[in-house]
Amino acid sequence: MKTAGYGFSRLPGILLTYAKNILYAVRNSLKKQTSRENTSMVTDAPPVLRLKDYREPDFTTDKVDLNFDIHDDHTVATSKVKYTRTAEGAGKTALVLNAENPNPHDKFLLSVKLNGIELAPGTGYDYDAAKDTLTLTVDPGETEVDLEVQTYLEPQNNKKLEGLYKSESTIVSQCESEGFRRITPFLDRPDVLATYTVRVEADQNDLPVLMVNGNKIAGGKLSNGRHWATFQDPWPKPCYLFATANGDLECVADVFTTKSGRKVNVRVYTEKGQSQKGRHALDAVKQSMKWDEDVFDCEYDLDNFNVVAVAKFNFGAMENKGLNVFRDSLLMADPSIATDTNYQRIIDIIGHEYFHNWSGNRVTVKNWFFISLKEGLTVLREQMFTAFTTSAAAQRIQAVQLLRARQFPSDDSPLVHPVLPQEVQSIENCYTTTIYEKGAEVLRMMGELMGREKLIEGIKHYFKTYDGQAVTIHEFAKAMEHVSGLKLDEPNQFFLWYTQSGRPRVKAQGTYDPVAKTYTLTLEQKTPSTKDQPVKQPLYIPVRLGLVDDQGQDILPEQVLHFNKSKQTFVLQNVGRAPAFHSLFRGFSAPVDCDPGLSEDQLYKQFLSDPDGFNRWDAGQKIGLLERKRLYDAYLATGALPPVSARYIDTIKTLANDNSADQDVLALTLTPPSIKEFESAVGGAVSPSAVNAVLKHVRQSIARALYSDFQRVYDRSHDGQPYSFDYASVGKRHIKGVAMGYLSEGGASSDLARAKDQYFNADNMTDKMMAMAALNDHLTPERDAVMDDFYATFSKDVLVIQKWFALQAGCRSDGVIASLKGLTAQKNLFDWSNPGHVQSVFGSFAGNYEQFHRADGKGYEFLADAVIKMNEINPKVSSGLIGPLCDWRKYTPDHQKLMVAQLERIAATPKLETDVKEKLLKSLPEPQERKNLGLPAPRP
Ligand code: HT7
Ligand code: ZN
Repeated sequence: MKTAGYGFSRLPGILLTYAKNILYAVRNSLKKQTSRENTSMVTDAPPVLRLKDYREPDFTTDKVDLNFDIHDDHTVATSKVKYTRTAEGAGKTALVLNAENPNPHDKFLLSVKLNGIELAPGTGYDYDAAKDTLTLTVDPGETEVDLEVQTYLEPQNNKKLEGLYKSESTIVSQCESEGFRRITPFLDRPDVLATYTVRVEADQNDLPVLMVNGNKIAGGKLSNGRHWATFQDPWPKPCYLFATANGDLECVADVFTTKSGRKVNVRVYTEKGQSQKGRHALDAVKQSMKWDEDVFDCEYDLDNFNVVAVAKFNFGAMENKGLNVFRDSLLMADPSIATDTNYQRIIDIIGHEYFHNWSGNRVTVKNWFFISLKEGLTVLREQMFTAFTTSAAAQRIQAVQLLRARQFPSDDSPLVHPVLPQEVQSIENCYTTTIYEKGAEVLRMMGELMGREKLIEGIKHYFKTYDGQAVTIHEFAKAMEHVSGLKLDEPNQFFLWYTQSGRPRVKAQGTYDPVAKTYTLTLEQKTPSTKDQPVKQPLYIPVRLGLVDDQGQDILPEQVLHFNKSKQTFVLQNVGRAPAFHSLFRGFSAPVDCDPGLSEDQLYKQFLSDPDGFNRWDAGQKIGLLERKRLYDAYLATGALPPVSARYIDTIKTLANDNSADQDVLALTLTPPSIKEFESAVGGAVSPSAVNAVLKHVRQSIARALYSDFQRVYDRSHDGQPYSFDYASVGKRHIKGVAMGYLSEGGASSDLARAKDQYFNADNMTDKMMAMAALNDHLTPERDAVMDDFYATFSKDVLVIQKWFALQAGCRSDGVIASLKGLTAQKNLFDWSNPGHVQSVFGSFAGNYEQFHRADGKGYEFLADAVIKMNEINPKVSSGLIGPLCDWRKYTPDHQKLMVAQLERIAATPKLETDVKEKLLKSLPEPQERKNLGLPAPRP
């Protein structure tokens, strides 16, 4: 199962002109506020940055010169930049640069030289540490100024992991979105594009490998044991794509010849002694390079393509030009440490970051409001690549699972926002599933309307037209209009997909007229109002449609309806026979919730016979939700759980025994909808204890009724073949995992022994993790044996032990919070400064429905403790953890009160960072809600 790592914005006060700067003002005001001891954040809202306030910069540059002098305990960075006045800057007397001190003390700016003259603070330059700005006084008549700045950096003390920081042996940078200003003062905004020449110098023993974006143009050794290298990147780029990585690294390497004959050195770097774990990623890079040439004509454009794994990384990976940086868990693999899911995820993310070379790097974004321009497009390209490396059906199902489990719930939360946000408080909170996954769905819909060939032609046209520029989603929409003749850009209705938040609920109703041989389909759409936008308009929705007969045959050729009114009737002609059911939104042609208006009988027929594989799966999901909802309603009404319907169980039985089906898709078909989907199907105030009771009841009923069927599935897929990562073998292990889960459900000793045996005899991590997951909720000697063995094998491996953390945090039994408190207190085991460690414990814990939603509120308190602790260490990680608490409105009042109490505890924390603050401000109860919950009125 894929996970999306996302979470993002910022403006200045000094120039109330451009949006970015407004973001800085937010920051500044925060810094001031937070210095007031014990001030509750809820009273101080960070300023809002608005897209409409965007202005071109007053100054720009097209050439940057950097030097990094790296030492054991500090680095001196020197930047030399010629700034040129723009039309926007006419008559201005200040050159304002972004500059943020990354150190835990005041030492940051070592020297500032303007036009060759060294300036003293206060005379010629003003550094405002609260505003994160360096302001230089310039003569309004000057069109150009030369600036040289030296900064003092302590990478080892940079815990935010933004700017230049240290991870194990490696001194590495992370600049998206606003990290470059933590290295040197600059116009840290994506619409300032420059070529970079960068020299790095360091001790040769400590840091034998020196890397920067671009081609190496010189290098050498110095007499004092130090060495240096200079790199030039000929492609103009915004500073967020700058990168350097220097460490005691080792690589695996290959050469890729591009279609025009350029020989590219492809290298994957890891910490010393680990390089073989980079082989899989290396293969994936070459595969991505070839695929992007074949499908999009996108050729690589430098002599080197380097990829580096680091243990400490805020996100999944980063697309820096020619020097991608990855979190180790998303790059390193061999069968003994990585599961099938890890293997596939590495291919996907390697592809994603590589594809950014065109969608994001060669053509970049004008400002951060348009982040989906690069991320939505790159997710779409990644999805096409994943379909190519796996199967179209499995890829699409998993993409929709992710959308429904993560993006749809965020539409229904206080954090809801459109794909093109109009205002933000923190850019960092904008890396969301809405920007990424929904952004990709919008592009997919363009493809539904114009056809796949035109979609690809339009994207190629976009790359060609805007190469070397920083543009907006409007330029993209214009490129697509150019090839298709469709009306897509603002103010056309289709563009509402970018500006309107939330998602439509579609209702369908169909009638067949045997005399006229017509099928009349009436569709209605309504987008419920959301916290950010109460009023909604009808959207332009592509509905891919089939009419299916009793034999599972399409009666008419599939077609795409253009559904763009609140209510619309389509009359389909020449329908020769009565359809058994209509099949709507084939392949998930639009990101909507659809009530297809089919009877249960029709849904079962669709589940077994729709020619569209996606809709067969989707009918199964709808049936699964209906079944669980029926039980849930009965449970709330009577306190008892009726039996699971025989038809549901029989259908699962039929499917499970189909060994001729694609086993990967079959496993997905037998996987029930996520709890998030169930919660939204339940509607109203969700009772977590009722959800738990229903889900357990269904699991146990299926497990009991189909025990021998799952035994057969297990036997046919546990075939003793040595590990191989290929689609068919992955599918087999996937279905085996489903079977093992059901077989272990009852906790019979022979079943637990089967799981234990599988663990100890496995030649791969997938089989081991599958066995551990099956044993995880059974506190038995079998569980102890596998958990202890895993711990003994991997407790010193900072990467692999995260799997064990996640299992500990996912155990549904009481006592898990105490055990996690113990685990996270062990300094030699758990590292609070490693985002992977924190997310594997607390992210998994928040997904542990039983323990997170404990009736005594201890689960909420445990997560809130982590949010508060991480606010001080790494606010981005802290902000990523708070989401589940922000969803308090979904639950029954007893849970609401407990969750709000924790949000308020977080809100009362001194020195709360913007990222966390923005989410809190959007989520805390309104005065009337407080009243309803019986809470005291907020403090003035
Ligand atoms: N463009 C990148 C997103 C990103 C990021 C990565 C690492 C650390 C901090 C970051 N902030 C934003 C990753 C991507 O989407 O490809
Ligand atoms: Zn991306």
